[in-house]
Amino acid sequence: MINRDVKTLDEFTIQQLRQFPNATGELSSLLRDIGLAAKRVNVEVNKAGLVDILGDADLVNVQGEDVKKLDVYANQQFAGVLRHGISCAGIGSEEIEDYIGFDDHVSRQSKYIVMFDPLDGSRNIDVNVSIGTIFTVYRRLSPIGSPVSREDFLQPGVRQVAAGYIVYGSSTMMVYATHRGVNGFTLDSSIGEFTLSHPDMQCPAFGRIYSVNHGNYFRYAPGVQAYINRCQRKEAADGGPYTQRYIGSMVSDLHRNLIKGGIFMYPGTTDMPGGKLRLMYECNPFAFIMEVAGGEATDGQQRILEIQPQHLHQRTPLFVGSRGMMAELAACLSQTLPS
Ligand code: AHM
Ligand code: MG
Repeated sequence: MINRDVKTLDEFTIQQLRQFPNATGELSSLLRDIGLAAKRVNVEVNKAGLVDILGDADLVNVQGEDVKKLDVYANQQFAGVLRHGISCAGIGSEEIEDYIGFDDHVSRQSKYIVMFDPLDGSRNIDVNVSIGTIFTVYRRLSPIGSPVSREDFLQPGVRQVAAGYIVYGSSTMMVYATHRGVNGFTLDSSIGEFTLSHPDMQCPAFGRIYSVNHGNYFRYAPGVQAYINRCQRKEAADGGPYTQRYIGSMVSDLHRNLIKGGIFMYPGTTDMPGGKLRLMYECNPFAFIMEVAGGEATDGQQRILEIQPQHLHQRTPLFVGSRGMMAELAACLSQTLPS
């Protein structure tokens, strides 16, 4: 028996579309393209160990093709589906220095641009730890019919139309947010489709998890240290102890914290005051997803989504998570501001 209550990603996006009589379906088709690239990357991620065993020393596979590093492969897949689809006028990628405009007749008529980190946490591939893809969608500012321009890509995060991620984990999931909500889809490998498994995801207002690279503790500002000390000494809102969890793969860390409640921090350090994570490809999409799910995201001073980007690969400190924990963090940061 087929369970007709289970919706595929396509069925879900089309159902959403039907509620808007004037919708063109471009966003649905964009999400379908992204889902397709994700399925292809998933196949390769699952073979990553085998490639290490079977790959030739000169890195040529049995078909005579070069064996590509997975992050290069993932970048090609996402760039490829968006270029060949009908809904994307241009892309920015963590793996590509500048933005790319798709200057063909169909793409020039598209109203969206997409930015993505094709394989985040890729240093974890060798050790079989979950990795992910992060993406964000903006409506272009340049006129439809013309080539895209730099200002299309340098929009603050509040202007995101949709954002999401794929986590290649014990199961593979795609989660995406629009202003209407956050929904999660698990890849059902028996039919090769993402199916709705986590409808209307909400981030609990409090959690017990704090995620930070403790190895950098002595390089953090006093306010951040004060908050970490607080997590170690005080009880969480439900009376239990805080617990520290840090995979080093932000998609997995944030996916867990979104579901269970928690806070994720990548603060500036004495050697990297601007932090490590990229505003456009990593911080804005997660800030959008978390805010739609009821959480918050700041750089320690201002809302991530309100930062006016100056360049594509800009970095920013990031604090993101459950609303109640973000308030506790803000109190620690303000109490220890240099006078
Ligand atoms: P990447 O874009 O080079 O993969 O780096 C991003 C990753 C995040 O997924 C993760 O949260 C962070 O880097 C971990 O960095 P660190 O090892 O400095 O804690
Ligand atoms: Mg990254």
